[in-house]
Amino acid sequence: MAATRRRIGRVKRETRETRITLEVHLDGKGTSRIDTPIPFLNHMLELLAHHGGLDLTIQAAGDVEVGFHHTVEDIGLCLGEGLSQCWGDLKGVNRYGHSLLPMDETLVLVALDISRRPHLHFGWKPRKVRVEGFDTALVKEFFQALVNRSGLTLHLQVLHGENLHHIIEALFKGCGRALRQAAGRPAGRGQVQSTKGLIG
Ligand SMILES: [Mn+2]
Repeated sequence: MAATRRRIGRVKRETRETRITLEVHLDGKGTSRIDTPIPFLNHMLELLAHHGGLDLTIQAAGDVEVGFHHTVEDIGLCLGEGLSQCWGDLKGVNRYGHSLLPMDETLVLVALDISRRPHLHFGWKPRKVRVEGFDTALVKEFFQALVNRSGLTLHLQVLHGENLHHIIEALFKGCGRALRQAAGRPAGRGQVQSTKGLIG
């Protein structure tokens, strides 16, 4: 039997707005080295990596003097591209994953399909513009970029919650948990998880 392929993604992206290098190991231990100019995003990406069982290294610089938008979006794109490289032809990938993730008063539902049919349902309307120096509208921008480049079908629904930090944290943790399940290898099933024999 052929050795199991190491599932690694490596991405380098340089534009006039951002410079990003990213490496992701899908079958990792959840260890991360995240270095971006946005501390709150670093915290969220560390949580995603930890709960996703991803080894994730990100080095990012960006034009944050004009706002965090470019950097957040481009990191989402790079992570999406890296994950897509890891999944490859989707053979032996579980495909579906979900998480119902509580954090204190907050409860978040995440469901996803590694589908090659990018779609984001974003079920949250932040009631404040900023939290911890971070523009709450960028949470959706991050996940939209991730979805666009990874080909995920991703449903995020905040069922209830008050504290914005908790809500955003639950979204990132839940996404990690669901990804871990979806990207796992079903025992003894090395084929594409579709009766069509093809995903996409
Ligand atoms: Mn926190």
